[in-house]
Amino acid sequence: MNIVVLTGAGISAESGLKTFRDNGGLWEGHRMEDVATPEAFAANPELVQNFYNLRRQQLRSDEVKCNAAHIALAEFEAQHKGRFTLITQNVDDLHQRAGSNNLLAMHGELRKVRCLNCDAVMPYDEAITPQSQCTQCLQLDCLRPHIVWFGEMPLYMDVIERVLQSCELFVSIGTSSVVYPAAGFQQLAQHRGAHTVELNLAPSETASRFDEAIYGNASTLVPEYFSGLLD
Ligand code: BV8
Repeated sequence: MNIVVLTGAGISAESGLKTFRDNGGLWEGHRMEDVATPEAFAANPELVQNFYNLRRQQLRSDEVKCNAAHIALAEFEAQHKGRFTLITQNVDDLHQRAGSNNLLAMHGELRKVRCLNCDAVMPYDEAITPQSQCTQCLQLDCLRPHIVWFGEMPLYMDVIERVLQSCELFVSIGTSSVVYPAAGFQQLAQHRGAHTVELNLAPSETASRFDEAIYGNASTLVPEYFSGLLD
């Protein structure tokens, strides 16, 4: 069976990473439009760089580890005989650390940067400062977070549209289903005949569209749900 899974910030909540909308809409004390748009970056590059430097540093602290939900998805992928695609809206690297392989990080990755001069994308774990240098073109002060901001095109959209055409089971985990195009993937899959399931702490914005829904903590729901699916 061809399975597509979409995850959001809720799958990393029990790993100690803040979600976006559970803190009264503020994100580390910022409004999203002040730190996650190209306009914000152009207007106040230092504020935006520091916002991502803080989150990149937080990701490297010992307290932040993948949880049972990330691990259950990686283990299921390794044992599943059909096709398995994991699409994540998250920019943390917890799915990667858990061992997920066929992973599409559609909103970018905190531990990578992009060069504004030569477009290279490279792993990067430090703080971006005006002294930071691109390792490809050696230019200084030309790096931005490899993050898809609001108003920018998400990554891997061609691959995502293709796998949604032929998916038979679509499982949405830990997302409020507010941000598009990700929030529209369930409908694309459903129109092609997929059975669609929402695993979340609370009903999402598009909960009524799903064929099935189970509510609770991802670290409990995900291992239970996927162990019941094993071929
Ligand atoms: C684009 C990177 C077009 C930043 C992010 C009006 C209507 C419709 C759409 C739009 C509109 N106006 C503008 C748009 C488009 C816009 C959009 O959707 N805006 C929304 C706010 C209305 N979308 C875009 O701009 C996208 N691009 O459309 O481009 C285009 C076309 C042509 C050419 C160029 C461009 C780009 C969107 C990407 C933005 N970047 N992230 C960063 O991370 O720093 S989005 C950001 O929100 C994160 O990636 C996050 O993942 C994502 C979604 O949030 P969630 O993951 O769902 O997190 P949230 O806190 O909301 O919810 C957590 C859920 O978990 C909750 O439901 C909670 O109950 C649950 N939960 C909590 N704890 C647990 C749990 N579940 C289980 N267990 C738990 N323990």
